[in-house]
Amino acid sequence: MLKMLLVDPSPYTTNYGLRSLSAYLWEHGVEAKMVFLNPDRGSDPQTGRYTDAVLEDLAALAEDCDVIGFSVFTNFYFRAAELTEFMKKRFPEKPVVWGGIHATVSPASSIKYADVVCLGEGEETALQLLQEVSQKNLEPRIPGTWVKTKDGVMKNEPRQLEENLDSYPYQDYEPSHMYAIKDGRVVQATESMLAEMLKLPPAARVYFKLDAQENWQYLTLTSRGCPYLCAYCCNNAYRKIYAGKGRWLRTRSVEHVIGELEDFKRKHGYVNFISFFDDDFLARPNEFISQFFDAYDERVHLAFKCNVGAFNVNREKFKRMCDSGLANVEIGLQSGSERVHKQVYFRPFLPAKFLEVARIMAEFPRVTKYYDVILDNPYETEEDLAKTIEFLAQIPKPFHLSCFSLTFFPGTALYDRAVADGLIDPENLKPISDKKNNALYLNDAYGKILVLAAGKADPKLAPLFAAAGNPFFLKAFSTPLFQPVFKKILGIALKR
Ligand code: B12
Repeated sequence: MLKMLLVDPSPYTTNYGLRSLSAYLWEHGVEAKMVFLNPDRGSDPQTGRYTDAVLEDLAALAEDCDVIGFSVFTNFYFRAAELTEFMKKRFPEKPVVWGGIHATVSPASSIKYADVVCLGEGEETALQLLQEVSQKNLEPRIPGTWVKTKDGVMKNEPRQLEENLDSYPYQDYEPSHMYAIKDGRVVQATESMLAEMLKLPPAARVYFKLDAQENWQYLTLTSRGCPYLCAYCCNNAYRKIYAGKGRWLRTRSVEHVIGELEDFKRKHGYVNFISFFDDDFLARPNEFISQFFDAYDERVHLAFKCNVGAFNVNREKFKRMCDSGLANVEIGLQSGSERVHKQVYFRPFLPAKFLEVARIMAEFPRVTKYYDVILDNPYETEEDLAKTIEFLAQIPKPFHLSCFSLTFFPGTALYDRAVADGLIDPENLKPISDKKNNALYLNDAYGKILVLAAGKADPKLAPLFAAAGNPFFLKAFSTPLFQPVFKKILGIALKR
C-alpha cells in the first residue's frame, strides 16, 4: 500500500483542503497520515523551533511513507521550511511535496525547500505523484506541479479543474488517520482528542448567542472558488492560474453536502454547530437556498454560521437561513470608500445596497453579525478612512467588528502593485509571513479609535463621527505630537 504523510504546521486542525486530500487518497488505496503540528504546542520556548521530541516523532511517522507532504499557508511558510530541512536531512531519498495556498500562489519560494510543488487543487496531482514515486521514477512532467530536476525546475501546466465536486469524498476526520501534539509528543488522535480539536472556546457561546453550554464545531465548504476578484485575496491568483482550465466557482449538490453533515453527526454525535466557510454562501439563487434548508432542517438541524457577500443577500434568503438556525453571519465591508473598492480592491460596492442589506439583517436580532473591515492600507487616504468611519456609524447596531490589517499575500493583484511601488521586497517573505493579519496594530490610533467607536454608535450619531473623523483631524492626530496619547487610549481599549 502506498503511504503519504500530510503535515500541517499551523494551529488549525480544520484544514479543509488537507482533509479532502486525505479522504481522496484513502479512497484510492493510499494510506495517508495527517499530522497537525501546532507550533504553539510543540516549540522550544528558548529557540522558538519545534522541539527534538516533536521532530523525532514526526520522523518516526515518515519512516514508512513514500512521499512527505506539507500543507502551507503563507503565515506558516517558515515553519514548513524548518520541518522540510529536517526531513530532507533525515530522509534525503524521500520526495517532499508542498501544497496548499502558499505553494499555489508562490511556487518560486516553495521550490527553494520542496522537491515538488503542487499548484492548486491537489487530489489527482498527489495521487499521480505517489504512483510515479512508487515506480522508482520521479517523472518531472506531472500536470499541476513544479518539479526540481538536476537541470533546473520543470514548470508544468495546471490541471483541468474538477467540475463535479460531488465526485470527491467527504473530508477525512477518522481519528486513526490523524496525529497531533499532546503533552509535547506527536500522538495518534483519539475520539476525545478530536472532540477537543472541534470544541469552540467558551466565549464563542456568548458571541454566537448559542443555546448549548458547550459547543463543538464542524467546518465545511459547500463550494470551491469565489465569484469575486478582490485584489487582496488569493482567489484572484487562482483565477489567473486556472484561466482556460474550467469554471473556478463550483458548487456541490444539496445531497452531497447534507449527506456529509449527516455522516459526520452520525459518527461524532456531540457536534452541535456547523461553520460554512464558503467565501459567499449566498452566491446562489433563492430556490437553491430554500431546497438546501428544507433538507438541512429535516436531516441536520443544527445552529450554523456562514460568510456572505452583500450583493447576494435578500430578505427571503436571509429569513430562510434564520428559520433554520443561523446563529452568526460574517459580511465583508472592508472600506466605506467607493474609491478604494473601485481603484484598490477591484470589488463591487454600492453604499446604499450595503446599508439596505445591513437593515435587513438587523431585523433578525437573534443572529450575531460580524462586519469585516481592512485597515492599515497604504493606498487609502484620510478621506477614504473618514468615509469608513462615517459608514460604520450608519450601520444598525449591534454588531461585532472584525478588523484586519492589510496583508500583501503573494500572488494577489495588490501584492504585485506593492512590489512595483517598492512597498515590499519580493525576496523577503518574513514581514508578510509574520504579520498578524487579524490583529489591530496600534499605529494610526486616532482613526482606529473612531473605527471601533463607530462600530458601536447609534446611527443617529453618524454626523458626529463624520465631524470627528474629518480628514483634517485624522491627519493632525497622527502626527508625532498626538500619536503617543492615542496609542495609549487604543491600547487601553484593547486591554494591551
Ligand atoms: C476555510 C478557510 C479557512 C478556515 C480553515 C483553514 C484551513 N487550514 O483550511 C479557517 C477559518 C480556520 C481559516 C483560517 C485562516 N485563514 Co483562511 N481561508 C479559508 C478559505 C475561505 C477556504 C480554504 C479552502 O478550504 N479552500 C478549498 C480547498 C479545497 O482548497 P485548499 O485549501 O487550497 O486545498 C487544496 C490544495 O491547496 C491542495 N493542498 C492543500 N494542502 C496540500 C498538501 C499537499 C501535500 C498537497 C500535495 C496538496 C495540498 O489540495 C487541496 C484539495 O484540493 C480561503 C479562501 C479561499 N477561497 O481559498 C481562506 C484563506 C486560505 N485563508 C487565509 C488566511 C490568511 C487565513 C488565516 C491566516 C487568517 C487569520 N488571520 O487567522 C488563518 C490561518 C489558517 C492556517 N491554517 O494557517 C488566506 C491565505 C493566504 C495565504 N497566502 O496564506 C486565504 C486564501 C484567504 C485570503 N485572504 O486570500 N481559513
